[in-house]
Amino acid sequence: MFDYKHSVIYQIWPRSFFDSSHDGIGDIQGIIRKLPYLKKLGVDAIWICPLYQSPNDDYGYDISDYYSINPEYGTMADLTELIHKAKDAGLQIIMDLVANHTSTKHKWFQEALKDPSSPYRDYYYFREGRNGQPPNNWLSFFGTSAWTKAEGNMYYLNLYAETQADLNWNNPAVRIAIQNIMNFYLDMGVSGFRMDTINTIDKKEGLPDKNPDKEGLQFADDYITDRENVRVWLKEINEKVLQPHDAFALGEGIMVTPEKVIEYTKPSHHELNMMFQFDLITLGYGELGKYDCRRLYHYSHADFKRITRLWQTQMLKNDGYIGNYLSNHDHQRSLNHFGDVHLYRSRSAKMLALYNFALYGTPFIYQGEEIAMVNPHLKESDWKDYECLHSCQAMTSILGIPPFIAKILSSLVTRDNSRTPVQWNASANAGFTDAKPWMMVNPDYQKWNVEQQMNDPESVWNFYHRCIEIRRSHEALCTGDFQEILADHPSVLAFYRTDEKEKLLIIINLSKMPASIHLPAMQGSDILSNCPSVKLKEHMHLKPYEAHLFLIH
Ligand code: TEU
Repeated sequence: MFDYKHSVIYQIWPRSFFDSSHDGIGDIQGIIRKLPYLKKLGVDAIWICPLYQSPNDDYGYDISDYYSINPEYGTMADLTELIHKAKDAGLQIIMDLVANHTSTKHKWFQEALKDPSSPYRDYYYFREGRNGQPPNNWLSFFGTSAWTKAEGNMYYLNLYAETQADLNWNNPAVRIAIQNIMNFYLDMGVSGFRMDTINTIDKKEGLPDKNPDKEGLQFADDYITDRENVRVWLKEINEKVLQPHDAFALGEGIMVTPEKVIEYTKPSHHELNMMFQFDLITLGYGELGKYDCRRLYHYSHADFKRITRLWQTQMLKNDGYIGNYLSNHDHQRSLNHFGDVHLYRSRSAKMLALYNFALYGTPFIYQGEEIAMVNPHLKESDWKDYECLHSCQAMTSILGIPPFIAKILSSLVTRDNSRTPVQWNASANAGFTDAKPWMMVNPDYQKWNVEQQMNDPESVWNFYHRCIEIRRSHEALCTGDFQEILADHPSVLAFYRTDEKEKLLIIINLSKMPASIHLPAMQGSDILSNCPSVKLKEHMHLKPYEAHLFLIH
């Protein structure tokens, strides 16, 4: 297995990465063309979001054939070439495995639909409705009923979109089918998988109503997440598929707690190697998720610090392991969420990079983050994302938000924000394509693009490059202990990362306001900073978003 604890992983959302085939859509050959770029940046592995055949209702997360590649992205031969060329360049490929559900266009589902006595019927959750209503009151993650009518009074379960039917993992044939798919790609040479929504594969037996006393649809949280068979089935995959290939598994789990992540990732449990946590990226959301705007997306720096502290200390103390990230394809750009896109775009982008690279856990970079890409100003006519289109309605029907306000709020948090094409240079369409791009390019590309930033020694790109080098040359950042200081400071996060060889001090002003701090007396040299030429002192005045990594002598 590759050394994931000493690696940096770059996430590619292929549709918007780089178009080589002149159709306005990113593709596999486009990724191949950019391997030297990724190598130059210094990353070790690439996680590629789904490339498989898909009707694209959820842009690849609705798979209609696991054994073929979406022709918009290329062919199986292209994928083989990518795997080999990446290997030659020393880059690992991590595929996305979406196995909680398939597209309703998948032949398993089509067979199940055609013929109730087909063996494929039991690949899914088909249930009779109750008095003209769905079989239970569960709410999908996209804000509508988790059941869709198949025919007559028969419904199927879909925790996500109605075209993403949940697979019934209780059926051993389903588990074997998934294991076969994994074997197929591992045999082709991929290093492992990011396993989509993996903690929802087991549902509460009998699929009972959630909160039957409350009216309306209910979010079925503990009925659908982290049920006991998840671990049983992961152990099965680990033993039968992952171990024989010495392969890597990263789990995406919805609403996971540190306790759960520890269970899934503790090496002695033989389940997953790493998980993502959502606490940080969902800061400011209400309890029903991203489209629950009742907190107006407000969060405090104290919350940011509390979450960092909790996950760092719990993972280190209990042998759990996480990947750290601040953006992905499901959320708005990290700079809009946690930084400042106007006055301090570069400085706050560097602050976030320093934060992400200073933590225990493998750092992830989401495409474009290394050049400080920000949310575009999307008009409703620019929206592409299913989640946005549907959750907007849910905001109105469940939360009672007037439609025009729901639309404004949706624009702030829609996944479309992070799905605009990567800005490669200042030429037309940001050099992403020479055709009409499938999605709008952020008009700020003239100033903010890869080419310009690679040539500027003070750029965000060069700061990321440096972060990767620093992480590589300071073992304490990868495996050292985490000890927080200034825990009560309202906006400054400060902590040591220590191992037997060295002690590093990280100081980060999370705020757009200046801040003052008092530190214990010590000597140190600044090895990474977004405000250089600052000395470590007992009394320090930090500028907005100022961040340092000091090596303590
Ligand atoms: O996402 C799972 C998911 O629901 C996340 O969107 C998470 O709950 C959310 O970010 C918290 O606000 C995965 C994929 O990443 C996503 O693109 C798919 O739409 C989804 O699964 C269904 O496959």
